Amino acid sequence: MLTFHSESTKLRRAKTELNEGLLMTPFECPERVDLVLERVRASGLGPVQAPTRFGLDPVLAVHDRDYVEFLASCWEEWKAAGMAGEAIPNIWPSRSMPGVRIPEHIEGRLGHYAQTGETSICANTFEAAEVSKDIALSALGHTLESGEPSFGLCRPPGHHASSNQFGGYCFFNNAAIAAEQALRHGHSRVAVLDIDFHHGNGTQEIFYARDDVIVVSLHGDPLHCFPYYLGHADETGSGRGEGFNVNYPMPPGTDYARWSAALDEGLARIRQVGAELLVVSLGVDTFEHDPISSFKLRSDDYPDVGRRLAALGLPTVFLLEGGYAVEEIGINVVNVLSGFDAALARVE
Ligand code: FKS
Ligand code: ZN
Repeated sequence: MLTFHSESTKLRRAKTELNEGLLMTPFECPERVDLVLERVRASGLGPVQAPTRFGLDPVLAVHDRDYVEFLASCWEEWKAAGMAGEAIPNIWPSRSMPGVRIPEHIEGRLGHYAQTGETSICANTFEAAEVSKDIALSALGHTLESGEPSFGLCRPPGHHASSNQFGGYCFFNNAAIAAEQALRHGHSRVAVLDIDFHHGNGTQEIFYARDDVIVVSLHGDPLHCFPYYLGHADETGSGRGEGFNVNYPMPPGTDYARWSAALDEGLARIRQVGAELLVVSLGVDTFEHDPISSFKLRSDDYPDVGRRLAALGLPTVFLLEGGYAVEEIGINVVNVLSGFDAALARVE
């Protein structure tokens, strides 16, 4: 399998993440990329290739222009306003203020475009987000041309980013951008399967009213887990999108037996609706030792995840989302990918 990677994803090196009441060094750090890459190389998964540039048009196909413009200028504006640290949102319009205007001051605009408060914007955040979506689009391009699977070593991740808000370490929704691009290249139905521990609320929002992209997500129950407010089983899509959003919330402590049963149901639904291409939001924070999550998948379970995905028989693009238990992140990601490849090889 071909991997798409760029050193430029590491241009974003935020110093702060607000977690548990403390400003910590972010879990979503550039070293994650090195760990995955090392393992891709050591395992002989296949060649590693640089992404090509796609510009902002595919981004504007899923994100609002004013949101993209905000991301492009936020850090410069923040510095120009004389702020001492990174751009950390700390004020939002609340439910008691319906229909408010977007302020001009960067502090107010930052809150307007933020879902959450843990993720700071710092130097090169926009640049890294651009490279990340170029990696996703390059991986998609390769799969569209060749029918072969590909892996986009995306960073920052994307699945929490909605049409007009960042949060949960995400700025551009790489999976949504890739899915939309696949439709524009002639596919009539695409599936996004999100197996990150956290609910892909951004991807859900972007495609909620549509039936050309089915979004299936397995995740920690939002009653107990970030991002908390979306991801319930009764969120099934709206209008013509009814039935094309499928959530499998599962309790903290979920093990592979329960998780893989949900995966099989999700895959059956993807098969049933006749999706022509599969985009996998691949997070490995379902791992038993992940520092911020609470599922109990083991390193040995991940090859079987790959095998089950391969059984769908669809052209498949894997895009990295979360996964934080440093050493094992590379092992677990590559276990999924090589399990997928091994299953394909047996079919051929
Ligand atoms: C835990 C608080 C959770 C934020 C978690 C963000 C998760 C991000 C992710 C992504 F794939 F986007 F990177 N804090 N006490 O893993 O879903
Ligand atoms: Zn996650």
